[in-house]
Amino acid sequence: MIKIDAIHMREINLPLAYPFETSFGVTTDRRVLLVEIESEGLTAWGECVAGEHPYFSDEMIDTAWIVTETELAPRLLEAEIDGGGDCPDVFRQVRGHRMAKAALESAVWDLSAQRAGAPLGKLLGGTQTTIPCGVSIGIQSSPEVLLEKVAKELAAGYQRIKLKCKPGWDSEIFKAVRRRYPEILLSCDANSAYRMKDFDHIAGWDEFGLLMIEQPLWFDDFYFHSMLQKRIETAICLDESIRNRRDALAAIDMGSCRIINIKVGRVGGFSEAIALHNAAAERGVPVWCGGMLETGIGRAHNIALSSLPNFSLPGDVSASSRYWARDIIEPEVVVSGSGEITVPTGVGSGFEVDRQRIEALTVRRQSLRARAREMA
Ligand code: OSB
Ligand code: MG
Repeated sequence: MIKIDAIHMREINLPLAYPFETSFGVTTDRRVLLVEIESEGLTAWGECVAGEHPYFSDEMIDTAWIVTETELAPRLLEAEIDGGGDCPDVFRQVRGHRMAKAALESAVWDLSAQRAGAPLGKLLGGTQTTIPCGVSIGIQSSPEVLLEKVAKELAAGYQRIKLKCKPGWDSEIFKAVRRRYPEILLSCDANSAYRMKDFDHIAGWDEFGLLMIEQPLWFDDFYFHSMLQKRIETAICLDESIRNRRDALAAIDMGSCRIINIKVGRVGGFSEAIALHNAAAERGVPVWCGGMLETGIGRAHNIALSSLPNFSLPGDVSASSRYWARDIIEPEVVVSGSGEITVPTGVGSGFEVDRQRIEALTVRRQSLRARAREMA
């Protein structure tokens, strides 16, 4: 049994090294909810990937904060758990709020790995020693600026380039990048920017040989994606629509996608992410690990998850320096010249949290403690 003594919540504020623009908006500064679990002398961290606004999903940092403080953390402090796998049951009464749940569950898995003296990746079922990395490149001020960014990331070794797109920033951009780089793994992510009237337009992208088109239609849709998938040769990859393993089964069965992006926060924690990964593997559907502009804490957890065997396509997990002037973990996440991250073999996440730096960035905090337990 794991005895949790306290759960500390904090919000840190830190600017992105480069603004990140998607079809739903621009992010320049991050407000990040971190949770820290104190248990019998050990400390484990989790990061909530909810954004500053409810634009990617219906969660945002402020909803995650209140749900963690008033519902999730109190339940976890009272619960009798043996590991992260017990968290979904502890949180089951609370509907939705998956990013908030995932942050706490991640911290519990991290704690279990520390208790076992094992690397987190191993505990999750990871088998890969390195993970292939790609980058997600935001919408830029001009095609020329974009081409420079692509050149820089390819020179750094990244194995796949994903272009954020939206109406007006799509075909011409794909054409320009393909003209210069006919052979690279290239994909795009629309974050739900298109509708049924755009089907012919999207079908026109088949000529660019994209590896996949990520979430072209509504954020909560399977059915119209299945119609679109029948009309195009390029594989659709779902991100926003997939909330859990059952969604993945429905999407695969309906032919809504041929590839799935797994984000721990979006699916509510490592337990669900592993279940989804396994279900996709059994059906021959490749998955890859998405990113949510994480700090090092969430990034380290993404690396551990990406070591599972069916994470066979390059993910959006890339070097710390692409996001932060200075990260909040040590060492920072680095990517090799061949576009790979080495999965840490040390205990826990394999990274040290820079507590001093986190303190300096903290703007809000709250601690919840376990009620004194009765002596057995
Ligand atoms: O759709 O994958 C997405 C960032 C924020 C919200 C949604 C998405 C993204 C990214 C960036 O694509 C991935 C990353 O580099 O962390
Ligand atoms: Mg996406």
